[in-house]
Amino acid sequence: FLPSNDHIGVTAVAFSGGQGKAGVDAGPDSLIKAGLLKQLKDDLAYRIDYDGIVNTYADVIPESDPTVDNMKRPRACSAVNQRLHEQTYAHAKDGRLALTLGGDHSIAIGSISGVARAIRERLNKPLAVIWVDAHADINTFETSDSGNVHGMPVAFLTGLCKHDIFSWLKEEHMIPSSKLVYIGLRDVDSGEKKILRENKIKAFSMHDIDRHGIGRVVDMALEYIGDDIPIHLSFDVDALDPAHAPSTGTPVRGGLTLREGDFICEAVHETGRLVSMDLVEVNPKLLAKEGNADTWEVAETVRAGCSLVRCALGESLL
Ligand code: B3U
Ligand code: MN
Ligand code: MN
Repeated sequence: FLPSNDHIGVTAVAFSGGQGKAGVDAGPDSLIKAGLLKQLKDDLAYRIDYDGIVNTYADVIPESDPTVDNMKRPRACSAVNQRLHEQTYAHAKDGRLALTLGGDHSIAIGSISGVARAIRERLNKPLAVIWVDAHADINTFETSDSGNVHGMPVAFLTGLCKHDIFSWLKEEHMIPSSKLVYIGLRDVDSGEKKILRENKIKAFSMHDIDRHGIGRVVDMALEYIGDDIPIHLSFDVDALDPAHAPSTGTPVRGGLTLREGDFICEAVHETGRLVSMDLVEVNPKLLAKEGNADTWEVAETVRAGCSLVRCALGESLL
């Protein structure tokens, strides 16, 4: 049904304002320079709609952006996401798979809401979201300790958190919390645990993966969202173990192997219902050294990011 299975719309989002560490804005450029789009085109035979622009959204980022209600840089986060929303909306509306390269995870507010809006208009259905992450990113501005918006996107997207600064985000852009499922969690704040419990949100932690194995966990996650609904895959590279993705802002021990991450992506591809994907939190400036030569940490993280995207787009199919 959806989308066109050979056409990808790419949005490169050079944004780091959802958290405090510089460098994650260079993530999209590092993925593209490593050949990701060329691989999708030449090796996987996709048509790529990419305007060659790594979006900095400089024209909408305010000079002064003081904290509001414990949210750091809220106006920049809102303005960037509002623009990104229109970009992924346009891709999804025209039947392209919307691939968003981050940037920190706050950008999922825009990428997912844009696609969710298009899917509602086209199919009169909600969008399901598989959120692969060490973190739940479901703090509200009230529960957040850090004030970083990259720890809040799921709360905004499910309507659990609303704020005037994000007033462009409408009900019909949101996702039902019953069609959200997490994989890979291992660093969840106590306020977030309460939100997950109270809203009965489905989550498979690393503990569940150890117990059941990645195959069973992915089967259960896909069963949970059902087989009649389009899927967005939001992949935070910090879901992977720091051995495979060390160059990221908040690495947490005990994560997925690269093979397990790739497997999740392959299994989602196999459903034939992937309509959009984010790959976020690759920070090529962390554990880097001066000059041009990549450290193994940066090279490994970028390589992992490229692999995840290729697997979600069918690289492993025989
Ligand atoms: N839950 C914490 C930490 C965090 C969330 N996402 C990342 N780190 N990458 C917070 O800041 O809300
Ligand atoms: Mn995240
Ligand atoms: Mn994370």
